[in-house]
Amino acid sequence: MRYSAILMLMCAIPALALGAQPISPRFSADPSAHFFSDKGQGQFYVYATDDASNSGKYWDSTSWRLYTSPDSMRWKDAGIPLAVTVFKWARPDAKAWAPEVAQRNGKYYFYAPVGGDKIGVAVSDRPDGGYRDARTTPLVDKARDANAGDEPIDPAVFVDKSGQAYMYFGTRVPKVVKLKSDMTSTDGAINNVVIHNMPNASQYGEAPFLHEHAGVYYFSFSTGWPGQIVYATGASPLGPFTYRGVIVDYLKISTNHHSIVEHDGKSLLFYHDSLLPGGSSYRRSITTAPLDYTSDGGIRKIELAPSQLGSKPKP
Ligand code: FUB
Repeated sequence: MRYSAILMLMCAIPALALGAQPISPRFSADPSAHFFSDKGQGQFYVYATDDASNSGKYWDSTSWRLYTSPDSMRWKDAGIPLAVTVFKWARPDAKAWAPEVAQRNGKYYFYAPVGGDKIGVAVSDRPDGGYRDARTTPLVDKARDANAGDEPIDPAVFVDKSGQAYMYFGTRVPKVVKLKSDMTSTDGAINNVVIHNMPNASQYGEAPFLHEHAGVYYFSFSTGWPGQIVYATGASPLGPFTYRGVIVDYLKISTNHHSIVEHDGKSLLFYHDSLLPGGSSYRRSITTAPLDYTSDGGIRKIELAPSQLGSKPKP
C-alpha cells in the first residue's frame, strides 16, 4: 500500500478505533472524567458507576470505581474510591449511580447520587480515596428540597472563572443549583435549566454536563432511554441554552452518559457503550473519542461504526 493511502487510513481511524476500545476490561459506566494535578503530578481520573458489581439485571451496585491514566491511553483500575456505606444516612444497599468529582482548594469533592432520591457529598485530601461524608446530611434530598425533581441523580459540577460553582442534575427536567465556595452546601434555589429549540420529539432525559470552550457554555445531556448525547449552547452557565446538535447517536443500550475533558489544548469525550464481551444495558463499558469543534463553535458528531449504532425509541 502506498504511504499516502496508509496516511489517509490512519487519519480516518482515530474516532472509530478509540471509540471501540474500552478503557478497562471491567464493566463500568457513567464516566466522570477529569485531569487533576495532585501534589504536582497530573493524571486523568475517571470516576464511574461499577457495573461489574451489580446484579446484571439492574444498576444496583453500592460502590463507585476509579480509573487513572497518565496519558488517556494507558489506564489503571484504581479500585473503589467511595462506597455508599460512607453515608450513614443512606441504606447500605442503596444504589450508587453516576458520580461526579470536583477539585478545589487542594481538596476533592465527590458528588454521589445515592438511592435515586438523594445526592451526597464526600470530601478527601486526595482524589483516589479517603473520602468522608462532608455534611452528615444529603446535599440534595427529594423529600426535603423544593424543585429537586422526581429523580435527583447524575450530578455534574462546573466552576466558572470567577470561582462560582454550579451543580447540574436530574432526570426528565434538568436542574441547576449554585454551590457555596465550600462546595458542600447549595446557595439559593434549585432552578430548571431552559433549553430553547429542542427538535420535535426530542427531550431532555438525564446525564447533564456543562463545559466552557472559547467563552461559550455548552450544556450537553442524554435525550432519554435510549438516548442521544446532544448539546446546546448559551452565554451563561445558568442558561438559557439553545439546541445545537448531536454528539453521540443512539447506541445499542438503554442509556447514554458522557463527560468532556479539555486538557493540553485537546478535548476528549468519555461515554459508555456495551463493547466488552457479555456487555449489555447493565454491563456497560467506558470508552473515549477525540472531540472536535467546527469553526462556528459547533461540536462535530462522533463517527461510530454502523455496528455500534442502535435505533431511536418508538414514540
Ligand atoms: O448508571 C445508572 C444510571 O444509568 C445513571 O444514573 C444514568 O445516567 C444512566 O447512565
